[in-house]
Amino acid sequence: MSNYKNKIRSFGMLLAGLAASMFFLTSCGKEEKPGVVYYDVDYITVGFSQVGAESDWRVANTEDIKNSLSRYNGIDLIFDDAQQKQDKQILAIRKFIQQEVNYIVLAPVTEKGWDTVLKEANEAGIPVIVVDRKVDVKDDSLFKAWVGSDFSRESEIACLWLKEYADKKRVQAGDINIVDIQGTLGATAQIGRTSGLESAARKYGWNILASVPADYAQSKAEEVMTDLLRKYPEVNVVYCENDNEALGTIDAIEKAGRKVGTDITKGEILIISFDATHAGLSRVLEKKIALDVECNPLQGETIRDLIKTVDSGEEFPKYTYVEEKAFSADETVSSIELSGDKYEITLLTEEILEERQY
Ligand code: GYE
Repeated sequence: MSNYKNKIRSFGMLLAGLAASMFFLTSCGKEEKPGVVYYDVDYITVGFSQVGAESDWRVANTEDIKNSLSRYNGIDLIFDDAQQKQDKQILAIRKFIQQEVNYIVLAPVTEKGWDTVLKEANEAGIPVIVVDRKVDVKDDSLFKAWVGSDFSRESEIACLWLKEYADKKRVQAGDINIVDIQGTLGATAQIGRTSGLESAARKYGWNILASVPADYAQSKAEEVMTDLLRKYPEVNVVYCENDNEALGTIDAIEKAGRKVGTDITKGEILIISFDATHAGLSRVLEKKIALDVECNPLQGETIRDLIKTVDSGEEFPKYTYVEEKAFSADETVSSIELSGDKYEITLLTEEILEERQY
């Protein structure tokens, strides 16, 4: 494939940073000025196929990856937004192959359907790094590495919290009536979060009244929840598979004249959510979301380090999981037991919210 293997790359922050910040890039085609020293910096070219811009989480993720995979860091990024469509992602990858990029970063919309195009990238000798959701391919060597969150663990945290919460409030398991507003069907985040809830409901005896997808989108979730409230007035817990869905759900509940809150014994509807974005956590402070389990979108630095490691031929992990917390609206549950260890639930304060990066 491309001649990049023969080139000597400068990954040094100093040279790349100096060159980028002082506009000395001959590769930019800028007019050369007399008396100025020009460096010909060889960037690593990365094609990034992003799912879309469906949620606050996604926007934060895009921004962080763009900041980390920058010219300042020796990387020339080609960004493509697939608007939640796998077809568009496949086209983008084929274009990256034609452009002879050095690396492909793929945030796949769903898990299935990647074998053919990843094989094409592989045959072209372009390493693929998968981020956020996973790919379900027959041959795992079709991608170099994956970086993202443990969605089943996130769900386990949420469900263990609900179990403790219900016990402390003396609510019987059989009186817990849940609706699940799911994410995009077939996405790893949806699979992990839905199946975690299903197994907890089986284990503890909760009722799941309905599970309906809303594509992680606020307006869709509002529509779905409006409908579900009519069908299932007995609902007292809504498990939203991301923050934007929680925002839409809150609107639907309030417009229907019902109350969101943490006390289901008084007829309030309790909301559990995932992501812990600024918008989501603001609702936790208002006690409109009872628990928000973090899903950390700040993956850019890890991806950049991974590219550097792969590039230098050193050993690298196949799977990297990012660190995550859980934030509650009140003090009822301060910790849970997760896989034999104590896991702290953080009581959200204004100070914590102010310090958050996204
Ligand atoms: O929770 C949601 C986004 O795949 C982790 O996708 C991601 C999910 C995230 O749209 O907000």
